[in-house]
Amino acid sequence: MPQSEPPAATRSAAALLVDCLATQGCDRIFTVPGESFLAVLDALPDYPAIEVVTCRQEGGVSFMACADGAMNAAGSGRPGVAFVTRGPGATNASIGVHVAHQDSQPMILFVGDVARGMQGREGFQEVDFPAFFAPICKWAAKIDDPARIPEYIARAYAVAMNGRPGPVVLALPEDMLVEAVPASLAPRPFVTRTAQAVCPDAMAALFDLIADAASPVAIIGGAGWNAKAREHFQTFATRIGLPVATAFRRQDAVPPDCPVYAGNLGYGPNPKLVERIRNADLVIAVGARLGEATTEGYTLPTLEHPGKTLVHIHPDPEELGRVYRTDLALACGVDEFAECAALWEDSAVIPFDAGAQAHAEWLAWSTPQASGAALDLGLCVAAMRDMLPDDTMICNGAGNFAGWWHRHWHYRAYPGQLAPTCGAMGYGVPAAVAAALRFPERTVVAVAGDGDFLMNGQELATAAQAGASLIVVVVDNGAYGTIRMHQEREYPGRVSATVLANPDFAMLGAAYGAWSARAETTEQFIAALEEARGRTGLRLIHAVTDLERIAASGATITGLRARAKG
Ligand SMILES: Cc1ncc(C[n+]2csc(CCOP(=O)(O)OP(=O)(O)O)c2C)c(N)n1
Ligand SMILES: [Mg+2]
Repeated sequence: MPQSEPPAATRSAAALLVDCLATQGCDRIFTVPGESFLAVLDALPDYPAIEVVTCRQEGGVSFMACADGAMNAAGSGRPGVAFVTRGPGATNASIGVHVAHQDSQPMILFVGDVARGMQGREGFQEVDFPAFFAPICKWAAKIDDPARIPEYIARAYAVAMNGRPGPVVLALPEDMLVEAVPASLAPRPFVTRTAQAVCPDAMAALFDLIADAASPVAIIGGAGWNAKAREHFQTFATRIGLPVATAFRRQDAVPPDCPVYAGNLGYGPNPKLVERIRNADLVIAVGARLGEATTEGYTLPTLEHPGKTLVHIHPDPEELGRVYRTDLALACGVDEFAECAALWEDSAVIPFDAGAQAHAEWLAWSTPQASGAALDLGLCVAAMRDMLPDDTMICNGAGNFAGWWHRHWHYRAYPGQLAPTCGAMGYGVPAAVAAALRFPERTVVAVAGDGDFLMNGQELATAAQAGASLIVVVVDNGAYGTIRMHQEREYPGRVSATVLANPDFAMLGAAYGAWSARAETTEQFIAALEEARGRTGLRLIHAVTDLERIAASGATITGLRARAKG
């Protein structure tokens, strides 16, 4: 009798996929499970190096993955990873993909998809995911052939991390995941960021421009910014006295005590900084896209910027010369650029006084003055500065409440600011959960408006389940205050759809197991913070504020109405 061949060893496609993720260094995934990817859930326990964070809504899942990618971007550059189910899960998760895209953060979203045999009939929860996600991510695809999983995962990492980092979406047909693949089919090796060196001729041209400039300014932060870029850019800018502004919500790109730090751009910047950029004859943008929020609607600088020279340094050549007329464009890693600039021999450059002046202006502007409010948010942020450790991370979503932190908090930690440059509400709490898991030894604070908090406050349950330690400050002005501000400016006195009747946030926090307190005055806030910082686990401070004081700029509703009518 001929000897029969032993059966070839196999494993599921899902097991191969998880193996590929482990090979790429993935150590945490965020998910709401779905029946579409049971085979992945089945494979995950065999990879204990990958922690599974079970969340409560896919908006929270994708925000956590985006924030995880944002934190990794500061060091390893690895993407945040999320798994969600077909139509309902993926559409919920789309907000985080949009944020990762606009924020240039590395992220991979896996979507459990309908079986291949069901496709094209509008099967149960079927969506054409590559088409749905294409406009809001770097690359969206479907893996139909399990033999190509190693190729797709390696490409997903490369795309998410390289050039301008961003999100990748991969759809995984349910029946593909359960197919058997040969056990010999191995993951591709660890993907590293591509080397993107700086062109020496371009550097020489840049230093010539600096030597000729009378009033230069830098705008930094964004794609590919990391600890190396932060350190070297600080050295370079300090040496030549170059004023350094950070792009919108990139305030941790340089330490606040850097002697040439000039403050942040974005909504409500220091008018003196705005003036400085208006009067600059040389603008050096590094990593920043020069987006609408950073540039006050493409006016700072203007697209053609007559009288100014614009140097733009960005890892993606497609960003260069795309929106702005650009005089000198460098496509390179911003960290490579910063290191090269720090080491460059520049004897022709006479250091500028402007950096120190700009820093003094920022220090004055960021120091809060008492507003007279019962709970004075500026003074509360100042108290936080005094009372919380230097490594504190501040996480927020969107709303005017964030303006007090952007203006008065000093973002010392790196990474130290998790905030969506695309202005998505509901980001702060999930980001804080991701931060508390990534940096358990640090103090993590989510600041949220009353509107903002209820967009993803349910993720406090995820935090409690995962044993995360974080503080939430809910700034409750009983309104979608930002929109009310715009309403009062455009349609004074006509209040529509912006009033909020709120739950008792302190009780809500307590229901999630948080220690919580209500504060109606600055003193009560400071006392609550004192108690909160002495504890671990979930802590929530419900800070009740006066809607009249509508923005960190000092604007009031009465003043806006008067100005609009006058
Ligand atoms: C997901 C999402 N929905 C809607 C908006 C539009 N929006 C921007 S700020 C804002 C109000 C925020 O209210 P709240 O969190 O209470 O903060 P406040 O402005 O009152 O300080 C709204 C509705 C948005 N940016 N994101
Ligand atoms: Mg509000």
